[in-house]
Amino acid sequence: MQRSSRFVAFATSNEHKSREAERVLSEFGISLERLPGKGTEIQADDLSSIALFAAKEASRRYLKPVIVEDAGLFIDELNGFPGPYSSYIYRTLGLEKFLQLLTSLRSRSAVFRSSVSYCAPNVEPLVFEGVSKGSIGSRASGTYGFGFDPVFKPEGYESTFAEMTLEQKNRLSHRGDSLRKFARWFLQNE
Ligand code: ITT
Repeated sequence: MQRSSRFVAFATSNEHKSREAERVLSEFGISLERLPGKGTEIQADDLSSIALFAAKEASRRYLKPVIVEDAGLFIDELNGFPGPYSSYIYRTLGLEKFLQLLTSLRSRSAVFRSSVSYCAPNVEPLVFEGVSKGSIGSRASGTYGFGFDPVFKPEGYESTFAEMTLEQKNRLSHRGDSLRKFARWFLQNE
């Protein structure tokens, strides 16, 4: 693995995301500085547009290169719902009511998606997309992680993300996937 003393700033209000990112990027020798918030979250149907807009705004505000991430849970049989609205649905319903909504589904297949956007001042932002396929369990299980982690089982595993250590989740997660793509690009290009 390459080692260097490179830094990147991550603008996020979510402490869990920041901890996951810190661990993934440290494997590439990249240190993370956390900035308090992502800024304006535009309404859009795709995560990458949301992340690109926020990264551009954040790099202008903080006058330095930043990454921001937008992520969501997409249920196949519901045509991708809640997708970009995952945060709102989680805050409004909580996990129990969310699971009740899914009782009539024939298939519980779902994917987590993550779009990480990198932007330096006066440079057009880039985006790196990550995905984790899996399914929604019938009940919440586990105490690690955040958000929908207690109900999401990655493909090939009986455990939910909330039953896995941060390292295990990072190996399998949408965020680990997008951040590793970013890190490889960053080490070669910046
Ligand atoms: P920032 O925008 O400030 O980074 P946030 O938590 O609001 O933090 P998002 O806008 O990307 O992040 O919202 C994504 C929501 O999707 C998040 O609040 C969770 O409910 C859910 N989510 C995304 N990634 C997740 C993960 O790895 N584990 C569990 N839930 C996740």
